[in-house]
Amino acid sequence: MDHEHVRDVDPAVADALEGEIDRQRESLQMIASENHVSRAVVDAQGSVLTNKYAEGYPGERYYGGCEYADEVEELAIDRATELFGAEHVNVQPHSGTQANQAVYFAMLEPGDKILSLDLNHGGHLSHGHPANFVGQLYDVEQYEVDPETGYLDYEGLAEHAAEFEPDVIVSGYSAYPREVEWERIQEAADEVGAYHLADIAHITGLVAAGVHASPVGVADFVTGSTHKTIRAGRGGIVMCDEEYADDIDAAVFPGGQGGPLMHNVAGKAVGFKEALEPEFEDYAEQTVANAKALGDQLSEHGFSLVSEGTDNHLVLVDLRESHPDTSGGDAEEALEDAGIVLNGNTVPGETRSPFDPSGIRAGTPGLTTRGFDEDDCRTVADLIARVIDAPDDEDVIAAVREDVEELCAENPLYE
Ligand code: DSN
Repeated sequence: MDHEHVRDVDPAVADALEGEIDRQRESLQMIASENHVSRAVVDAQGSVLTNKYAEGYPGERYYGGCEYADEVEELAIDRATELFGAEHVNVQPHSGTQANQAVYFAMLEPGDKILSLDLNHGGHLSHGHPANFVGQLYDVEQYEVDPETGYLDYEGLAEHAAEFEPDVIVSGYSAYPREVEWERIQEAADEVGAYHLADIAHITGLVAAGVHASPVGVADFVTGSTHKTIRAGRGGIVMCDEEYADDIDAAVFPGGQGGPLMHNVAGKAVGFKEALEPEFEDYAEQTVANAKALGDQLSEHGFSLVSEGTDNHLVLVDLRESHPDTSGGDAEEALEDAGIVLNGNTVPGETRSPFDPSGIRAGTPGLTTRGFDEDDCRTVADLIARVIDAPDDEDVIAAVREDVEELCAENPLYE
């Protein structure tokens, strides 16, 4: 992958782009929300569709010259419809957050009530955190996971909903390692006449492949991002029943966005086509098998996993018991020095802060894309343990870095 045209104009940016490719090739990308898209998706997202304004929807644009923009958007919609089985799909949101915003804008008035999972328990900023405009514009209360088990407390959620009477209940999470029982949340929403928004940003690919239960046809609205487990490049998506289609489309454009990023829509079309291939199901299954192997091996090393394991693509490690003097931030930094890139993460019952949390979150979507299997992931767990057991030992960090580079060489990326 070269950037000869960029280099001709701007060597500084070309250097940074090439540095980033090397960084991705030579270290392990384990941030659970990241992945490595195909060269085809890179090409589509780096295409001249970046030049095109296409406000509106296929066949109903506010600008001329939208013939190919229409073609690409229709392909993305058709493929998403086939993948998820939704009645209506909007592929224009610039991100998962903007997909969520579209649902709130379509269905709520300022001051209306949202019930969502606390950020420390695995929720997301756009679900109503006070630092996000959603938390400021709407009346938000939050539910939590069971402190003993780390699993969602569905009964507590239903009781909370009965008391609070929200207008919308948000499910779907950023740091929750277990399968979500969408129907139970739908029942709680039905009891109080609330809408149900299921944000599958992290697990979009697992749902598309049938490896995680789908909320499509259960929840009123399903949002997602397209660059995580589904590998379709940066962007977001909203799905809903036909009865909400016009409201959602109007909330995306002109409600919340102007011109769609048509180059990103092209990336979505290509990535969705790839996800319709039978190999994608193998990829999704392997991603989950790898996360389980990673989690089991970390447990063998004495780490405490929130909910004691995983059903999806990520594990959440609470360091407080096994490594009380090492914060998630300390672990993140030492691991990055060793070539293992993940993030410090808050955990249920957090006693530190989001800037220096008590846990780490590790995902397998990127490793699986580059060909890692369960044995490789157990080896990665061994390496993580070596570093976190001795985060200040430069010899250990250097030795682990060598092992990481060997693993990367065995599983090359963007050759
Ligand atoms: N920042 C993403 C994550 O890491 O989960 C979600 O938007």
